[in-house]
Amino acid sequence: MKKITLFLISLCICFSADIHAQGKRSSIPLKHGAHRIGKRTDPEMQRWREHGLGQFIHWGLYSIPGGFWKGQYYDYAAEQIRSWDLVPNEEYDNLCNEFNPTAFDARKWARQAKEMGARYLIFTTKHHDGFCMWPSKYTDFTIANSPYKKDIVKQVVDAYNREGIDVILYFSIMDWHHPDFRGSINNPEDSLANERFKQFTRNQLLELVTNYPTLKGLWFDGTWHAAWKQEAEFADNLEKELRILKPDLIIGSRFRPDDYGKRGTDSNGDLMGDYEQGWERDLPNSKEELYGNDWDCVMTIPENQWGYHSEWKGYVKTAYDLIEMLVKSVSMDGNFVLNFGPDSKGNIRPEETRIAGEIGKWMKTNNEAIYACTASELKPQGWGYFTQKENKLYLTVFNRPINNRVKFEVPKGTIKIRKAYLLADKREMDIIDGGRNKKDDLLYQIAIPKGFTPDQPFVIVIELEDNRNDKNQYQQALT
Ligand code: H76
Repeated sequence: MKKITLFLISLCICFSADIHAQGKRSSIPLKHGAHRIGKRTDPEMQRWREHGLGQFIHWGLYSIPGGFWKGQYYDYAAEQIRSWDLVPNEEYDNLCNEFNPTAFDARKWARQAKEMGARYLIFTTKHHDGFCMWPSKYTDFTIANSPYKKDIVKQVVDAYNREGIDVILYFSIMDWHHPDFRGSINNPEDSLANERFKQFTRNQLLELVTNYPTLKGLWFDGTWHAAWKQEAEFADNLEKELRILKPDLIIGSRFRPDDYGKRGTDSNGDLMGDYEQGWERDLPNSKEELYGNDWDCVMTIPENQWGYHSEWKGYVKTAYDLIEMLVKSVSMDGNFVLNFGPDSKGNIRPEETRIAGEIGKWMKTNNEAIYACTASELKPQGWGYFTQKENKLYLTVFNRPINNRVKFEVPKGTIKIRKAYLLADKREMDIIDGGRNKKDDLLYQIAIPKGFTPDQPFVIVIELEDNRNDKNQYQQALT
């Protein structure tokens, strides 16, 4: 019962709207609130902002049961099976003695990610179950004590970096295995345990940043329990310490609570961290929901499975769905991160491989509309999404109009169009001047050549005459 409650609480809190709330500003004095208003403007953050597409990998002991315990189907996310009533903790923890991914080849994964077009990876070093995929000095519950023995985090970091892919390490503060972990503090003994646990957390994080110096950032999870929400000062100091070790480290909004235990955005409505981390299996509908922050969306292919679940139930997204989410994210200045859950032997499942291939095929032709692109000032239309880079506007068409005309409106006195062409084959396209509307916006239609019938969404490039938007993106980041 306790376990189920913990799980449900985590779900509710994790997905509650509270982490997006950033509407009204107030000015409550805070010691541990946001330390910066607005976006970071340094080159590392700019690099992150330009990635467009990322890959998430959830891999750990949970890939062995793969969503089944003694033949029973676990209906929730497979990586959380340890919290199921049916699963005795000790039996789960003994999976450490079985973890032996003989098919694991980090370079193969990295090549596949590169082919898909991913520019960064978020990799689980330790999920809520507490099992460490690196040989941490601070616990025995690590890969070093599995039959496999070798450092998985190192292999992943090295292989992805070799392919030019940046790595961000996922770390769960919540640790169901550690004897000192407390979800809440109810007596002096809990307090003492919690102090020890905080040191353990600090040690592990300093260890990760030191061991893997090429990492670009940390992606925190499992920070919604009552005990952590009281640790504003500790978390703030720890974040500072980590940034001393690596000044340009990228840390999302899911790490620190503020003085009042508020997460994500502080009690004044300001984002804590370098980017908004609240978009989990969820996309904003419009830029208004983003308050000008950097953000990324992390998405699963099936409904809600991050770690390997041998039987996906429910709707499984197609490459088409995911490409649309990717373009939509970039059209609102975000990155899109697609999750993979390899099996216990280290194989990426065939469904994921197929999808990675399809996305990669699309990216090969169209990545110009993704990498280093930003939102456009033009109003979205029903046919798809605008993205923009320097003097080019990209129109990615998902819903091809039946009259083969893609229309849009340009506010008077803003951009001037030089020409339009299909990104796929550079074929120039006719631009039909549609006059003006009531608000004096200029109306345009671009004619899609009749014989052009791609089986994937396609991109129209509009070259602009005047380089009004050719300020570099640092400039935009300053706004
Ligand atoms: C709830 C929750 C966790 N956050 C996602 C990124 C998965 O790791 C899931 O287990």
